[in-house]
Amino acid sequence: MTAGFVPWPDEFARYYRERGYWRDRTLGALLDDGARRWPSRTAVVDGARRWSYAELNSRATRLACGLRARGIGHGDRVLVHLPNVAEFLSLTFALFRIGAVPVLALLPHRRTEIVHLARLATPVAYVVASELRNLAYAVPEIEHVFVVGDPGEFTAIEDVAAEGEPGEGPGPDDIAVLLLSGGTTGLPKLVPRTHNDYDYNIRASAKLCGFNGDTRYLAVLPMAHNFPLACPGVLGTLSTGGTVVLGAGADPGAVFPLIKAERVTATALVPPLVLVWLDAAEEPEESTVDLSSLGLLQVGGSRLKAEAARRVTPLLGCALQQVYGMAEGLLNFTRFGDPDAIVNDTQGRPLCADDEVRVVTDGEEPVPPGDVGELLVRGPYTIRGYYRAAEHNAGAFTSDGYYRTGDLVRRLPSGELVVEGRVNDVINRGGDKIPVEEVENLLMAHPAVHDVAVVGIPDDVLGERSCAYVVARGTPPTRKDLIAHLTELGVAAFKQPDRVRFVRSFPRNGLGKVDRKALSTLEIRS
Ligand code: OOB
Repeated sequence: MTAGFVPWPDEFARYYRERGYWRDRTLGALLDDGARRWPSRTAVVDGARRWSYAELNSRATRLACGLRARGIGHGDRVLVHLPNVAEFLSLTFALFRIGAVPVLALLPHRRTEIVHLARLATPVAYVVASELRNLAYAVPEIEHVFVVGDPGEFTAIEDVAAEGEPGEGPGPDDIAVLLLSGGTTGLPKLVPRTHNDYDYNIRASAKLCGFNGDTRYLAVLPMAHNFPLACPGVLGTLSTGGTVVLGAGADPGAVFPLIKAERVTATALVPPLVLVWLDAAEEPEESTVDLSSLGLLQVGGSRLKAEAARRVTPLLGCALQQVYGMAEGLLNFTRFGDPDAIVNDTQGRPLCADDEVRVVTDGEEPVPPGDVGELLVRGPYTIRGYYRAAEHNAGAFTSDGYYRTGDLVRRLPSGELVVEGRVNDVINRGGDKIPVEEVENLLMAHPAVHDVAVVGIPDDVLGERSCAYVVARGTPPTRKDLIAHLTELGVAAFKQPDRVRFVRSFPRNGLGKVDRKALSTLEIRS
C-alpha cells in the first residue's frame, strides 16, 4: 500500500493530529455514524429513488462483502467510471470499508485515458456505466468488470452484493481515494488522498459552508471531481446528515424545476455553467421558476469573471462563494459575510490556519507583497507526492515538501488570493483541464503533422479555448481530419482543439523552446 505513496514527515503528522485535523478515523466511519444517528433520513435522491442513511449503509455493506468474496480487499485499486448515480455512493463507501481504493476516472475519459489509468494504477476491477462498458475491452488485463445498468456480457453491480461481514477495514493513514490531477502537464497524475486528510477536507469545508441536517446539496458537476465530491460536496453533505440530490445534467430547463421540487439549498458550478444559469434566470419563462430554497452557489474550477459574479445574487437569489481548489489538496473559499469586493473579485482564502502558502518568483524567492508569483503550498490535506510518480515528484514538489501549484496568484493584504494565470502548460477550458503536452503528443501521431503546439486562446464563455498550431508534413490536414484522428485514438472530447491553424514554423525563444505567447501573432498559412 505504501509503495508509490509519499507520506507526510512524522513531525508534520504529529502536529496535524495534535491540532485535531487528523482524527484517525476512516471515511467508512462517516457513513456508519450517519446510519446510526439518522437512519431514516434521506441520504440520496436519484430520480425516483430515495435511499435513507440506513439503506445506503446496508447497500454499501453488502457490496463490501461481495467485493471481499471476490478477493478484492485492502490496498487493491478499483477504477470507477460512473456518472452521478446513487451506486457511485454505495460503491465508494463499500471500497472505503474494505480499504480498496477508488480511482476516479472522469466521465469524458475514453480509451486513451482509461488505458493510461489502468497502466498506472493496475486496478483489479473496473466499475463502469453501461453506456461506457465497451471501454472494458481496451483494458483486458483488469480482472473484474462490474457494470451499473445493463451489464451486457459483464457482471451487473447488483449481482456483486452479498451477505456477510466486510471484515477488517483500512487504517486512517492509508490511501482512501486516488483523484485525477487537473493541474499537471503530460498525462494525468494520480493524487493519493488518505482517510485522515480527506476526512479533514470534508469536515472542515462542511463546517465553513454551514452544512447541517437541513442541507440539500445538488450534485450538478460530476462527483468524480474533488469539488462536488468533498468540498464539501456530497461527502460533506452526508457527514452532516443532509440530503444529496443527484442532478439531471446542468441544463436550467431540467435543473431549475429539480431545485424547486427537492428544495435544494446548495450546489456547485464551474463558471461557464454560471453564465448559462444567469442567462436562463433572466428569460421570462425561467424566471417564474422558484429558486428560493437555494442559499449557496459555490463556483470554482476556473476563474469566474467579476461581472458574472455580481449578477449571481440579484438573479439567482442566493449567496455566491468562490472556491479555488485543486485535487492535490489546498482549498480557498470566500466566506459568508465577506464584503462584496472580496466575494466578487477574489478566489478566497485558505480553509485551514495551517495551510502554508508562499507566493514566489521563478527563482523561488518570495515576491513583494501584492505581486504576482507562483503559489506553493503545504498543509494537513495537501499531498506530498503523486502516486507512483517519483521522477515527476522531484520537480512538482520543493525539497521542503511544498506542492508547486503551477498557478500564478496575487495575495491581498487580507489574505485572499486572486488567480492570474498559470506557469505550466495546462489550458483551463471552463474547468476542464487540458494537459497541452499530452494532446500535442497525440496530434504528432498523425502522419500529416510535422510539429504541433497547442495553446490557450481567450474565450468569453469558457475563459480559454484550445488552438492547435500545426506545421504540416505535405498537404495540411483539415481540423476535421485531426478531430477524427483524436476520436479514433479515443480521447476525452474536451481535449480536442477548438481551432486549428497552420504555420510554416514556430517562433522559438533563445533556448529553442516554442514561444507560445508569440504564436498567435504568426502569419497563418491556410
Ligand atoms: C479544481 O481542481 P482541479 O484539480 O481540477 O484543478 C485545479 C486547478 C488549479 O490549480 C487552478 O489552476 C484551477 O484549477 N482553478 C481555478 C479555480 N479553481 C480551480 N482557477 C481560477 N479560479 C478558481 N476558482 O478545479 C477544484 C478542486 C476543488 C475545489 C474547486 C476546484
